[in-house]
Order: sequence, then C-alpha cells, then structure tokens
Amino acid sequence: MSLKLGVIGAGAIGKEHIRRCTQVLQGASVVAVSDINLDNARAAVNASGLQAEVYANGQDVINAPDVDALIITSWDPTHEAFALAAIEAGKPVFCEKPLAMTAEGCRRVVDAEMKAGRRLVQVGFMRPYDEGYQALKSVIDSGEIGSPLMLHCAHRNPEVGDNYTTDMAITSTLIHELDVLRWLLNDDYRSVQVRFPRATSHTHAQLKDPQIVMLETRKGILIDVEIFVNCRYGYDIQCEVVGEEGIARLPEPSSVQTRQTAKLSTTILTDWKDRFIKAYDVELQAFIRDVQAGELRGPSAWDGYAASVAADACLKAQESGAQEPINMPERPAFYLR
Ligand code: NAI
Ligand code: NAD
Ligand code: ISE
Repeated sequence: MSLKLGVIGAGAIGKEHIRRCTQVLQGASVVAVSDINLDNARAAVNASGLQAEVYANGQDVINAPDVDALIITSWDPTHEAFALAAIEAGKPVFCEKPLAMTAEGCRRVVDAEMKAGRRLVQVGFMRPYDEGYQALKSVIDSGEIGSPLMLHCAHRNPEVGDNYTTDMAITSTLIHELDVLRWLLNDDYRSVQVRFPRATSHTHAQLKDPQIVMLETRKGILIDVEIFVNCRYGYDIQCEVVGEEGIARLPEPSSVQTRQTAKLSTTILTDWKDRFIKAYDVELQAFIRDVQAGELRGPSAWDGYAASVAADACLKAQESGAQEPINMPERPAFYLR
C-alpha cells in the first residue's frame, strides 16, 4: 500500500523531496504540504501536479488523519519541535539535518523516541548513501591503504544567502562531515580547533569565510576540513584519506572530459541537489521501504545527536580559538544495530 506523506517546509529541498517522492521513488505519495510561507507550499504542490492538501501550519500536517509519515524540510531551528510532535503522534519522520540546533535539543528527540519504544526518526544525512563515499569506505575497510592516519577534506559551496552566518558553517554545512566521517572511519571525535584564515572579499560582516576545522578522533586520526561557502567556482566536496600504506580519495562525480581550444577540462557541479541526487533518492527510498517494513534502519536520532555533540564543541572552538574537548556519551542499547 502507498505510504501517505506530509511535507513540512517547501523550499529548495522540500520541493526536491516532493518531486522525487512523486516522480522517482516507489511506494509513497505526498498528500499534505505546509510552509510558513503558504505560497511556497502552493507552488510546490502545483509544480509536481499533486492532489495534496495545503496546510498553514506544520502541526496540522502532523495531525492530519491521512498522513502516515512526515518529511521535515523547514528551516534548521524548526526541526526539533516538528520531530518531537511527530514522535508524540506516533508517526515516522524523515527529518532534514540538523536534527536540532544543539546536542541538548537532539537529546530531547532521542529521549522521546526511546520513550516511544521504537525508532521513528531518520535524519537526512545522505552521504552514507552516496556511491562515492561507499566505495571509499570499502577501500578503507579492506585494509588496502593500511590504517588511516590523516584526512584532508573540503566542503565548498559557490555562494550562500545573506542570512547565512558563521555558526551555520558548522550547524548546517560541516554537520555533513561530522556525520559521515564517524561512519567512514568507524571512530568518534575527541577534540576540535577552528581557525579563520584571511576572509574572502565575497563574504559579509556576519560570516567568517572560509574556516578550517581540525578534528582529532579517539583513534588519534587528525582531520582537517576546509569550509568555504563563497568559493565561487562550484559545489565541491573533497575527502582524501592518508593511510600508512597509501592514499584513497573520494571519487569525483563522473563528467565528460573535453579537449578544446588548448584546454583539457571536466565540468564541476554547482549545486548540492545535483551532486548528491542519487544519494537523496536512495536515502528517501530506504525511509519509505523501512517505514512499510516497520523498522527504520537509516541514520538515527542518535546519529543526529552525535553530530550535534561535535557541532556544539566546534561552535565553542569558533569562539575560543582553543582546542575544545568533544565528550561523546556511550550509545544506548536502543540504538545498537
Ligand atoms: P529553504 O529555505 O529553501 O526552505 C525552507 C522552507 O521551510 C521555506 O520554504 C520556509 O518557508 C519553510 N519553513 C520555515 N519555517 C517553517 C515552518 N515553521 N513551517 C513550515 N515551513 C517552514 O531551505 P532548504 O535549502 O530547502 O533547507 C531546508 C532544510 O533542509 C534545512 O534544514 C537544511 O539544512 C536541509 N537541507 C539539507 C540538505 C542536504 O544535503 N541534506 C540540502 C539542503 C537543505
Ligand atoms: P529553504 O530556505 O529553501 O527552505 C526552507 C523552507 O522552510 C522555506 O520555504 C520556509 O518558508 C520553510 N519553513 C521555515 N520554517 C518553517 C516552519 N516552521 N514550518 C513550515 N515551513 C517552514 O531551505 P532549504 O535549502 O530547502 O533547506 C531546508 C532544510 O533542508 C534545512 O534544514 C537544511 O539544512 C536542509 N538541507 C539539507 C540538505 C542536504 O544536503 N541534506 C541540502 C539543503 C538543505
Ligand atoms: C545545505 O543546507 C546543505 O545541507 C548542503 O548539503 C550544504 O552543502 C550546504 O552548505 C548547506 O547550507
């Protein structure tokens, strides 16, 4: 039977997820949409030719009797309250990252889910579903390059809106690395330091850009991540793992090579929608399948919490300039898979 979905937040990714649930994926249909800006909700429904109800309020989508499960794609600070309300209603919820703005907020979601007694939350960390990251993990796990010693990573966006501030480089952007690198290395973080080089002239007073985040893991691996959200030239995600026997790099997205006017070139993507298009498809198809099977298995509320524990320390490190400890609590048995 088709899973009936309610979507809260019909902006950039909300529209994309509605499109994929309607035109690409199997087993679900979108029956309710809401957005604080009603025009966004109406536009999303019209664009996909949906027969969906438009609600003025996210809580009404959660309460709607014909909605079986939720997709939360509203702004970051709204996620926690909607996730808690979905759990309260006993409805499974796919919540875009971050799960909440702080580890404390994520912990409230974790506690509510454990109280409900079954997994109801999948967080929108799509990188573990990306073929490139999966191939990189296979190489690391095979032992081919020996034990990983260092990682050099970059998370570059061509530009961001004027409302994007220094802290969001951590809570909205680096949060992807904070999740995927724990999974890639099967490790957790021990400490972090953040440094700010000379700022690009393409930024504004509330955004220090770029930033370099230096993490140390429990196994002693040192990771540097450059976050550069006004890099201009493209959407570029890099990850190089230096092992004791060799080096493994995240594959570049495939692109035709051209030789023309004395230049050898390949295209660089410019949008996260395209860079991870397949990963978004796979993560949401997994959510739909797992809800129907009665057991969620994707990135959990605990993963959302773990990333936010590290993010909190990164925010502190942005302010202090010092090396800040990351104290990750033990994973409860409820989340052992
Ligand atoms: P956006 O700003 O384009 O869209 C957000 C939408 O939420 C807007 O239409 C806004 O009106 C609506 N909204 C805000 N508060 C609301 C509320 N209380 N109730 C209903 N609607 C509300 O933002 P975008 O880029 O679509 O991002 C949405 C979320 O998705 C963010 O949490 C972001 O972190 C996440 N995201 C994740 C990505 C990924 O790679 N996993 C990529 C892009 C976004
Ligand atoms: P966006 O600004 O384009 O869209 C957000 C939408 O949420 C807007 O339409 C806004 O009106 C709506 N909104 C805000 N508060 C709301 C509320 N209380 N109730 C209902 N709607 C509300 O942003 P976006 O780029 O689509 O990002 C949305 C979310 O998706 C963010 O949390 C972002 O972090 C996440 N995101 C994830 C990825 C990813 O790669 N996984 C990529 C982009 C965005
Ligand atoms: C956005 O919300 C995303 O999640 C993108 O994947 C990320 O690259 C971007 O920096 C965020 O703002």
